[in-house]
Amino acid sequence: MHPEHPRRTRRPALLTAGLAAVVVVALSGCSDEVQRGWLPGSSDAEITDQTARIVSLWRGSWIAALIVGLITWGLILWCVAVYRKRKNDDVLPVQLRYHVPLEVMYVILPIFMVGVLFYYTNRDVTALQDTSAEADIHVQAIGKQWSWDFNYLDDGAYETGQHAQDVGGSSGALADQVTLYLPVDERVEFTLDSRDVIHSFWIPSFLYKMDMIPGKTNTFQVTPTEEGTYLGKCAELCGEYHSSMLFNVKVVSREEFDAHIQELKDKGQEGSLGLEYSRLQDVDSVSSSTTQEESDH
Ligand SMILES: [Cu+2]
Repeated sequence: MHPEHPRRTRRPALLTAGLAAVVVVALSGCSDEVQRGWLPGSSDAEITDQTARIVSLWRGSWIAALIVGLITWGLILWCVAVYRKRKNDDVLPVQLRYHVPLEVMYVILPIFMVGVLFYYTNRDVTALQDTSAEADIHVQAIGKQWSWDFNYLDDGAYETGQHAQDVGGSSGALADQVTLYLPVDERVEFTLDSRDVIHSFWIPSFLYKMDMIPGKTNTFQVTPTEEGTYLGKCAELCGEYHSSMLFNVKVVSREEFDAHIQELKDKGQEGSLGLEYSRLQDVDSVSSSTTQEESDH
């Protein structure tokens, strides 16, 4: 069937492009908080040397998604409005099928969009995971059900966290949790290990996390640039007390950092903790196949 009368032509692309421009302009006039996509930190006091790059990737991804969304919603609304059934319409509107140029576009455009996202993500992740620089300090973080141990490898001191269930379980106070100290403006190389199951080392304010996998050591480097107290947590569901697997991070001056290391040594926490102390060693089925003694760690 064919339409009895020709349809008026519209320019939806112009409309959506205009809308997209309005969003971009509106965003540029927004507060720092909005411009950062509600991520923690502020643009004039970045928390690490990496946060500006991560914020930029996050913001760019959202703007790209919004533009694609506006064009898609615009086309949907345009079709609904222009091709609606009108009074006295007793025929079907023009039917479109086997339209090769359109179908080619359906394939090419998504590939192009994924390609753009891939390019920027790959560029930034490569930079974030670069560990070729010489780090100022080296910290080994060990995840365990359900707490953390930190070995300050250069200073020969360690901090050990109590299992979450022993400090009040799911209501355990954060103040009771272990605290990781880092000197400000010094490049730290983290070595991440796990004693039992997969955990994930996450300091939300640093906008970065990395998995801790049994039998595989992951590393990354970061330079904290803003003194302060931050929260850390496990970002990989790891069992009953996963939600209590928390820690504090204190980014302090070099003097305070050295004083803290001395404190640890005075408490007898010299050397470093190994991976051999596992909670799983207490489990009957496991302990029958090992000679490892039960441990507090
Ligand atoms: Cu965990």
